[in-house]
Amino acid sequence: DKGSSLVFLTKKVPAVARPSAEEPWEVASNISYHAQYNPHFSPFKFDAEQAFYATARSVRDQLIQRWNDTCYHNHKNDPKQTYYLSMEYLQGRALTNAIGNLGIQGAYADALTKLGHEIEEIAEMEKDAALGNGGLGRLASCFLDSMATLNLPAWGYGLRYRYGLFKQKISKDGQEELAEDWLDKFSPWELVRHDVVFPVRFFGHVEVSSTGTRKWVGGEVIQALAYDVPIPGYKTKNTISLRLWDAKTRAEDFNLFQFNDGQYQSAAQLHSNAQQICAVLYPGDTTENGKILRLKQQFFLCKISEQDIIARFKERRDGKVACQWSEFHTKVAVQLNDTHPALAIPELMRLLLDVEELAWDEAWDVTSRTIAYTNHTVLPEALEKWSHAIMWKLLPRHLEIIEEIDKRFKEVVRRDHTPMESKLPMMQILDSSNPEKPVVRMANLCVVSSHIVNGVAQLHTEILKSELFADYVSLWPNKFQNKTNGITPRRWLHFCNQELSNIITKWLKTDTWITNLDLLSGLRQFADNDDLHSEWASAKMSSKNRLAQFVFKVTGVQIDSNTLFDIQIKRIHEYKRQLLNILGAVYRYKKLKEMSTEERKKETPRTIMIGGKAFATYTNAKRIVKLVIDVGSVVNNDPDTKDYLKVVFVPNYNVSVAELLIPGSELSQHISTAGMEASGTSNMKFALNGCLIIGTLDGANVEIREEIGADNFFVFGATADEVPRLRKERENGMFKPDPRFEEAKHFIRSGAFGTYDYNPLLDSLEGNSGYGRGDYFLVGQDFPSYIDAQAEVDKAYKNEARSISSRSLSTQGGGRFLSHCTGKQFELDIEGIEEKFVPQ
Ligand code: 4GP
Repeated sequence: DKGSSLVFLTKKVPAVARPSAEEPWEVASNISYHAQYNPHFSPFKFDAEQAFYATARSVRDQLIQRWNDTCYHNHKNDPKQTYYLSMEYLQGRALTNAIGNLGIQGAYADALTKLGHEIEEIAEMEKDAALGNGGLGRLASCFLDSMATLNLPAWGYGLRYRYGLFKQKISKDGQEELAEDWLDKFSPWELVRHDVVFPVRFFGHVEVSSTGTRKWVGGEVIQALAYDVPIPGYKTKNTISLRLWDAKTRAEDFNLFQFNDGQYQSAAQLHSNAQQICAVLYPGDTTENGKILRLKQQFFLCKISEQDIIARFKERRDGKVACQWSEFHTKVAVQLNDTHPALAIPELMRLLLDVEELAWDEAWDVTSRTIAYTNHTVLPEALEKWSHAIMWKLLPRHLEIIEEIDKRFKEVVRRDHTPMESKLPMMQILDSSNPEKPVVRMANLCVVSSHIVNGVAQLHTEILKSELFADYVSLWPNKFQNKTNGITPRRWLHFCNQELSNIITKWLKTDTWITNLDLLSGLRQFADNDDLHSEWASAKMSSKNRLAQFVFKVTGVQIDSNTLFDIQIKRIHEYKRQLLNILGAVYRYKKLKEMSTEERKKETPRTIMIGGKAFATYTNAKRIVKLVIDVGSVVNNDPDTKDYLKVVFVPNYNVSVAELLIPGSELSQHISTAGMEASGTSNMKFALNGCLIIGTLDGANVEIREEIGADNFFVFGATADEVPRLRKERENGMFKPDPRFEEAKHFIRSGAFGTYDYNPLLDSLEGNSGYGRGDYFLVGQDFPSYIDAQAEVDKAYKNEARSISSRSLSTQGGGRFLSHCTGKQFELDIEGIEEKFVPQ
């Protein structure tokens, strides 16, 4: 029973605590120690799951040491520190990343073998920490890795959701959402900080003293408790913190009298209110209760994070802060990840005004110099607006402060920028255009209050400057800056595609590209080298085989690694146009059906994989998922075509699924309506793994195309500046659909893929305008050029299948897409944030 019993294990490998173990036998001994003395499981087993938890705990020992040293070093040296405030972190799994960054893979692999397990099998046992929804959350996680690696004094703050982003179950009926269970057992990485607890108030009212000072009192008070997740840098000691807050109550909040009286619910009312706060990521907000809960979550994050930041600021000067608030922004930078943490602005003002008793101007100066804001989307529905009434109820003092900020902003415009006065209705923070239902515009609050506002790709920043925030640009031309997103090449190539990583290191004769992607341009000199191409092709084939096995395991569909692997993975959204992809697949299928057997043999066989989650209440997105599934079940089983086309919906897309899909990709689709995808980051990950791209000139695609070369980027579709005109023309009935587009839609309507009612989905692509009609995302407009671009892909793949995936890498630099680079840019812009090496 090797590897199956703890009793057996401890006889063989003595259980001894060795937190800084380096040798395999020491590591094994430390794992054995954690298995025995951190017993969460029966002593009669030591299966893969138990081995995972014990292994993770032993790695955490090492992280804690580094983390303590980093905290101590920063405490002593008091550098300026960046704080990243984000409602989302899509961390994924941590084990492989941690031992990889610490450079102890070898020791752990050997140690686990001694204990009867394989490291890969153990790593698979870890649940993804999916505390995020999409790009913005994954970007936050990439930044943490990069900031740690860059030796920056930085921390992330977020919420410890009990259930992360839902688990997606796929059946013939489409998507079903199940509660995600990353904390079902426990997270082996976090450190519960019983010493870091802060009270948070909700509701209540503002009390005005005889001297006119204002204080927020009454309401409901809930406690926040910190959980620290250590984030190690790559090949450096710097280990930063992701501090996740959870809500709890005190013993005195439990009404024992009521409980003994049988009133169980009211006795524990506050406890239950507290539990709701961190229960789920993005609770539904169609009801008033839902809206209040979301606003509570946002405030909870901002309030305690800032209180914690201020406590640290004071602590580092031994509690003496009198007259030093002017130094605050030289020690603290707060970066808002979109508008979700915008309440950090009025809360910092409140702390400075009401608690620290600063005058307005001084408090405003400190706040606006400290806070910077990143915009991640121009979609109108994602630009948060909070009802004045709800805010008044939940956060009365904050609403007062926001109103004062707004009033003063308008005064400044009227006084110093008189020509802009007519624009005030759009620029002001409070929007009372509907006097019955005034709202607070959070993006306006962020722009007015931050010293820097950034977009996440060149094109997106241009759009912010020329459209969304154009009016503000004339007030503050230097406030708006571009910071193109980036990714960490550790997780997204070095760890997830080890075979390719080794090839790159071998040819470049160094592994320093892992922290400096510019060095990849060194591969260009081997662009014609057949040996490189064949090593590359063989690495790609292993990744494709691994992916094919995974796809079979999760869907039961057998896919052939000799076909072109074509992948689109991202949240399901009409602007991302998975619908264009699947209509293209339908068209391809129809054409294949019409061909003779001989003609089909000349075609490039393809496997189309689509993965992503549709928000639970987004009906059209769910219909798209259902269509992909239905098309797949017909196409994959059609004896005429199944060797030439497969369509697979990959269920429950998350970070670890992406780590399998991306290395196995040969073509990836980034086909949003131009002007609508702020940046995209999976496009960077695919390009880094030697994958061709088909895409529109949108978001970071534009910069990626410059980087990997037009030959490797199959571009199609309308450009961002054409889109408004095309939409207008459509509204005026001037759009003439391409017959191929009509053919694809008719084929679906004819029932070729079953009896489900696809009319509402297809109707949204027709007509000139109107709710859910008028093809707002221009699928019909771009369809013909998309089909043509796909035909080019087929041709290129047929001609040079072997070298297709290596040709892109041998022409790329890629350095600008390191999340490092964005981190570096933040560092340069945030005056005073510097590299601080934690001594060994
Ligand atoms: C996403 C954008 O949609 C994506 O283009 C971008 O790459 C990513 O942020 C990171 O900047 N936005 C969101 C969101 O995730 O929730 O708005």
